[in-house]
Amino acid sequence: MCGIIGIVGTQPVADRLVDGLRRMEYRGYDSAGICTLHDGQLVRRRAQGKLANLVTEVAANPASGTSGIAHTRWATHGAPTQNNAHPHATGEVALVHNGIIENFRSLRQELEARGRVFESETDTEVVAHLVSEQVEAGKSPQDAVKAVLPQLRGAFALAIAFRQHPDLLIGARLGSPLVVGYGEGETFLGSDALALAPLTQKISYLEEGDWVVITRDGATIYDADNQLVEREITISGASAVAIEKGNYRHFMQKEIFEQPTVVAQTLSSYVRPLEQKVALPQIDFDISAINRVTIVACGTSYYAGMVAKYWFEQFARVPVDIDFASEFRYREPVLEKGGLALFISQSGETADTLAALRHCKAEGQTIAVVVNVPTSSMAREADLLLPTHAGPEIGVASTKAFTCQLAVLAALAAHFAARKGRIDAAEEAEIVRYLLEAPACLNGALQHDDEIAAMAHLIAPARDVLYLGRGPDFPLALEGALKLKEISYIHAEGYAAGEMKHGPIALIDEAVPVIVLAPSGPLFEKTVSNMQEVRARGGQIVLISDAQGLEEAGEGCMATIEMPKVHPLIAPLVYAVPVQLLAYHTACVKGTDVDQPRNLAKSVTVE
Ligand code: HGA
Repeated sequence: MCGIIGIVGTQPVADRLVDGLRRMEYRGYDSAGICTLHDGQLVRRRAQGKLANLVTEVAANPASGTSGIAHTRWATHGAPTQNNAHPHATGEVALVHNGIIENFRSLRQELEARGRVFESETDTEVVAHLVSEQVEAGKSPQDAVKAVLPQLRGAFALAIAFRQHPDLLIGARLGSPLVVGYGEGETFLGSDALALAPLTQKISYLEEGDWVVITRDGATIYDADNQLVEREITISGASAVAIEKGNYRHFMQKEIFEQPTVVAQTLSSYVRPLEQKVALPQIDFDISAINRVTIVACGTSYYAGMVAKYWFEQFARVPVDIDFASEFRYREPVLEKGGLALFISQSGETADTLAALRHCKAEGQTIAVVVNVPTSSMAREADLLLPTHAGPEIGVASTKAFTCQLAVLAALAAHFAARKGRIDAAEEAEIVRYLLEAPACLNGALQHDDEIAAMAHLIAPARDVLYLGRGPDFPLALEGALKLKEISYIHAEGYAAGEMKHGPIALIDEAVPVIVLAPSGPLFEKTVSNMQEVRARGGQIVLISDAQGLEEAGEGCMATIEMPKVHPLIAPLVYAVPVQLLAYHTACVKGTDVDQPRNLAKSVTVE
């Protein structure tokens, strides 16, 4: 998703702006641009496509100046062309924007009626014109911004440069993240601390409605009521070292292989092996009084939440509702008093999920979040922060964040169960033992990489692929299908194995590979029956199971993948590996852009 960076500095900024954008490349984008302030001019360079195109443009037409703003754009309004790329500029101001100005149509009509001429199809450009109008009428940058912000509806993080004021930039945030960084005689704006890490570790997180004036001497921050406010300066732990792929071909591959380590790292915060207990961070509310859990998330995090629903209901006997964040607020959900609302997001900034969190907070729910960025908006607004320790995830298709989310959610479900008296000490110890086995089992699953790479050649020619699973492996079928769609662009569907016969079985023919996730265990026989129904109609099966499952049902399959024998509790973590690897290798066979697949963005900060 869009990345923003702004520098008021003492050295030429163009290269540093581009470097900052490079650190945000992993978010996914389709055009990029910079604007520096030099000699009373707004010097703008923009390019469609990858950052390399912007680098070429800047090399051919250098942009001097010691202050400037920069942006990677993931288009929401208007095609990803050079014209629609940010910064957007008028005579007096240039600005970059992350978010959506929802009332841009009416604002644009009014501006056009006043004679303003637009050069792009974006929602963003209205803000440039509105601020410019104020400046042209003689207002200071501060007064211009103060007059415009209340006119904007929707979500925004903005960085604004003023032609006649090369020594300052103004930033503002509502709904989209923005941080201020403090350097030596230089001050910065950025979408997150990671983007600013090579420039400074000293960071203030702007709060909702804040706007800020940055100069070389520091920052002056105002809240939504234009009152001067102080925002704490924290020392960010984000590493300045560029994250490298090492010996791996793609970040996604590296992240798949990191899973045993990062799941172990995550579990070390949630279980006490010697006492054989689950251990959560300090909780300031009575967990045993929680009578309902509402889980809200998007994409892969949503599937982690679906798995967690099985665990919460099975172990703690607490009823669980789960919803896509983008649907949740708009269906007028009934939230009973005493409920826990649980939000899952890798970035902790996902706009739909954050909006749902705020809705639940206003409705008096206790808020818990599972996030990979402990300084994110969701983390800061939660009553209970449950961080995953996956480390930065660069591949747009989430892998290690998913298995770490599952590890945290399993521990949380067990903790609930223990506090509610649904499991005794021996059962809790057993759950802890299974969880601690997960990293080794993930390692076992990764040993099948070569086999799966070979198998990908069978999947790559397919136009459609089906994934089947039952119980907690049903969300894994959905996740497998999502991974394949995201990075190989093959149409795929996940289905509850038993649901096939109620419709989708009509799709089966020899050209549709069907991937069946069926660890041996209580649900195995039923899943295998559904698999036989598919096979009887010519379906080509890839069965993913353990040695016992393959022995019983592997005959006649197009291919099989053997997983270690694991307890059903940790099966969703372990079975995530083969579906990730299958999607990864299929995408490699197809030659797609694995780490930055077309049209996708990471950290989706627009609704
Ligand atoms: N709406 C703006 C910015 C989009 C955005 O924030 N993407 O992450 C545009 O379409 O240019």
